[in-house]
Amino acid sequence: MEQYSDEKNIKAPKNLQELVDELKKVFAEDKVNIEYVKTLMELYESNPLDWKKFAKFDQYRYTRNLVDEGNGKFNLMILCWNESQGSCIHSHSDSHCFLKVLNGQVQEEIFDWPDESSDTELEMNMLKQMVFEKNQVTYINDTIGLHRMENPSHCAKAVTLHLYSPPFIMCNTFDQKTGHKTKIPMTFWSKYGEKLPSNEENCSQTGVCCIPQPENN
Ligand code: CSS
Ligand code: FE2
Repeated sequence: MEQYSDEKNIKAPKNLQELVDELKKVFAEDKVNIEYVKTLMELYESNPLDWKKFAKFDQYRYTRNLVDEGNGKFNLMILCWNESQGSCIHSHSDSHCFLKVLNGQVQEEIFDWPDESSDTELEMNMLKQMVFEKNQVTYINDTIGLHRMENPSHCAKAVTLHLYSPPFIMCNTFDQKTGHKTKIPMTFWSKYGEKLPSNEENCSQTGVCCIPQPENN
């Protein structure tokens, strides 16, 4: 109980497997300390030898690659972002979302929830924009807001490690211009380093990438 509450007293995981093993212990408890998990993930120093087998890129969209199912308590996955690839604005289905940069940089834009009681279509309100570098960790949940992630670089790839607890398979995406929401399924590009068969050429089957809106004319 008390043993996973003091983030000033954490031993740095030596590799990704040690990080996974520690995360399993932390999430086995009833209550999870967000600062503890953040610090634990920060203390792991990214080593490509640990994660390269999960790092699979796609030409058209970012990929989601399952690393571990966390004894049913969390999903740990590696997301691969080619140059300029990004997500659209999305929610996290009442789960915790921890994100650590393993390589490159990512930009996060946080938005307010749109006013669902309003009939008017309003541009969504951006609260802040931040860039995270290798080994940094950021955290979000639905009470903090919505976000969009992207690789801001036009010439370098990015790789990120995500922990979602509890695991989820659906989320909402939001249109920045109108605040309209769409529920979409999320799947994996690979699991445990093995590519899954792809079904159709549909962005929403993989992650929350931007689907161009049809023109109204
Ligand atoms: N939530 C997005 C990535 S940005 S945190 C996803 O899981 O695809
Ligand atoms: Fe997200």
